[in-house]
Amino acid sequence: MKSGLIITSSLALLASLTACNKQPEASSATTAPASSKSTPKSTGDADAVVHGASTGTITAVDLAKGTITLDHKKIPALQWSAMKMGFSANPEVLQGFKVGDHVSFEVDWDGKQGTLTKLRKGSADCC
Ligand SMILES: [Cu+2]
Repeated sequence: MKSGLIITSSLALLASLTACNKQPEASSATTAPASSKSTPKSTGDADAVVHGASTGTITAVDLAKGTITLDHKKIPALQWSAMKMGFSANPEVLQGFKVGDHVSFEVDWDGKQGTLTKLRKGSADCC
């Protein structure tokens, strides 16, 4: 039953890529090159966490669940173009933030899920 395992992990990888590229359109942001293909950085199921930083606008935040949705700009370290996507975060990190805030943030991406490690109001290159 090894093939079952392989298929499962491939699907997981696919799902994570899809999640990240879900909404590549940008409402008002810069024209991002649609061709920038995000290649998976991790080599497997090791805990290869990639750290990235960028700026964006909060479009949803849920302190109780510890989730936040950002319309974020490019994240070069992760080879991501601008997009809108959800992250998880410690509720303490989200405290005091609301929809519409322009923020700069740092994120740890484990290949499946992005976790915000830092969130700050204001961003030099935004708005
Ligand atoms: Cu993203």
